[in-house]
Amino acid sequence: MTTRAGFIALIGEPNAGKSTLLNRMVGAKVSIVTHKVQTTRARIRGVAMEGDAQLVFVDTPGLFKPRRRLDRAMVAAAWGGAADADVVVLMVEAHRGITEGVERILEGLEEIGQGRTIALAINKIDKVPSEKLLALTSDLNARFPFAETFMISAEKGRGVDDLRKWLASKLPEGPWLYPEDQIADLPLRMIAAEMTREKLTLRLHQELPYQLTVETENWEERKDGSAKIDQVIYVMRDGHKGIVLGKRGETIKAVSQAARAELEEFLDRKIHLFLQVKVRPNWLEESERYSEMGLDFKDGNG
Ligand SMILES: Nc1nc2c(ncn2[C@@H]2O[C@H](COP(=O)(O)OP(=O)(O)OP(=O)(O)O)[C@@H](O)[C@H]2O)c(=O)[nH]1
Ligand SMILES: [Mg+2]
Repeated sequence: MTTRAGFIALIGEPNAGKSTLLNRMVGAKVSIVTHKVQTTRARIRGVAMEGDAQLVFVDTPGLFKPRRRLDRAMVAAAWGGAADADVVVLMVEAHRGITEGVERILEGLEEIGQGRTIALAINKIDKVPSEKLLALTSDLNARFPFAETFMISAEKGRGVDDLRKWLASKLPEGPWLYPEDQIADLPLRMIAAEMTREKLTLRLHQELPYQLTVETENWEERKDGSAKIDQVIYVMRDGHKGIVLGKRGETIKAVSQAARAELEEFLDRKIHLFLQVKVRPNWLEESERYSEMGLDFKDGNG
């Protein structure tokens, strides 16, 4: 049997649906998803099989104009993911079309495109009438020589099987990179921290989700088969701590319950989750925070 295996980077503007597509390809929620931009902060690998091919999808942070050190490290991680991949899939939102952000990404693709297969996936086709899709497809293909164009709905699953089959055929021949039953390549402690950050992002408003980070500090296996997980939420100001806790601790309690429920489902075991909020005004400038997130601190140098 000839096997194939390789890396497929999903890139695009924030909110394009990269993490949604990764999860659908893998068949499990490996990468967190919210309706807000800049949800994913680091590269997240998920593994899918298609016939004799093993597809290692690399979800990346959205590409945008970075302002802070964290933003720069995220954008560098995204381009790094694209540069290391066998195939790159650019995801563009059907209803937004060619934005300034998409134009900038196309320029970036010219630089890394040499000798690499780059496909276009127009996502969220459930949001627009099909006539519009043809115009967008030809506009985008006039601007960049995509190897193929797919029209998909990552959320509804439309067009995803065709995309996976095509991607499998583009991967180099070679042995599989992961055991057949592995779906993610991300430490469990990081997946657990991400789940909590997702619940925080969904509940907190304005800039607050962008000014906090979550780390798993301790993971204790218990004899009864359950696990006790301690996490720290780093925020930048006292006022933020109050908001994260909420009135009589209601917000943090709701976050903790939601994160625990999801973790229990993911791990299929009982979890005891303990969250603590710490004020750390300078966490955005601390290299340890970046390594915990899976980012390179130096990438953030201005
Ligand atoms: N209607 C519709 N919504 C979608 C589709 N795919 C994703 N979404 C929604 O778009 C939003 C963003 O999805 P994500 O998967 O988090 O997007 P992302 O590209 O990973 O975003 P960042 O991590 O911020 O870069 C979520 O609310 C998704 O539910 C789709 O095919 N149709
Ligand atoms: Mg994402």
